[in-house]
Amino acid sequence: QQVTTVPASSVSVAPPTNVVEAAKQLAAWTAVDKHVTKDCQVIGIGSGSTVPYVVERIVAQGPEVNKDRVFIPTGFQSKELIVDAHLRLGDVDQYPHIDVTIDGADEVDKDLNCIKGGGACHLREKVLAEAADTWVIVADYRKNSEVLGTNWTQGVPVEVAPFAYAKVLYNLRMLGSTNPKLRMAKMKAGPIVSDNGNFVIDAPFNETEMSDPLTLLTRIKMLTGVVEVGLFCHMAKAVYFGNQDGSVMAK
Ligand code: ABF
Repeated sequence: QQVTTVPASSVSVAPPTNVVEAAKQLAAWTAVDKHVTKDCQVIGIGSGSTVPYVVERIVAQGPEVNKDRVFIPTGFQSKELIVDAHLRLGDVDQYPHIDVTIDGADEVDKDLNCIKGGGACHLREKVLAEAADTWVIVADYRKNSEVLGTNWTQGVPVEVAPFAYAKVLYNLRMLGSTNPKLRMAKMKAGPIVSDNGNFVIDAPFNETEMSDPLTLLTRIKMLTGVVEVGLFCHMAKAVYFGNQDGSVMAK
């Protein structure tokens, strides 16, 4: 379904510098215009490079609309975004019921299942997705696939308790993952550590397994030591992809 181009806003904190950035902004603005209505009071803010455009468009709704709202972040980056935009910061402890959460994704399939966790925030992202009445994804055209794993080839992100990582790596191999790897920090300084103090494994699976993400998610989640899996199945109410030609596709 093609959606018309969003009109330019007078508020733009960081104008997009290339086609991909422009596509992210279009997707984000369209999602905000459609789903962040005046009656939304508790709003979840996701992670990644598309989400700043979500915050930008929410800020453009004006201080009158935003003054009574509270914004719940999915991690350190989105917390900074909320604070920098002078929006009111809240926590899911205080607000376990969210009106709408908008987040990015690494890949989205034809049934709106997603791979998330490229930024190692997928535990909090899934909590805020589940807590929300409406969970919406914004992405550029590169994230749109028929089957997960087509464009995002580094594998399914799996957050694990640090002491169990070697056992989970072994379990993932037994489940059929081809060469699962502990995600390392830049310069291989050590494993990356999530906002929750855990490690992340990237576990690639073949096309047959990726074409039934709910079964794969269930199998991985059953492994003791796994905290959360970056497969989000049947959760998205809508997905908006910004296209290269300045249009937005809604899935
Ligand atoms: C988060 O940010 C993640 O779950 C996903 O890994 C990533 C998407 O980022 P971007 O918008 O930069 O592609 O939403």
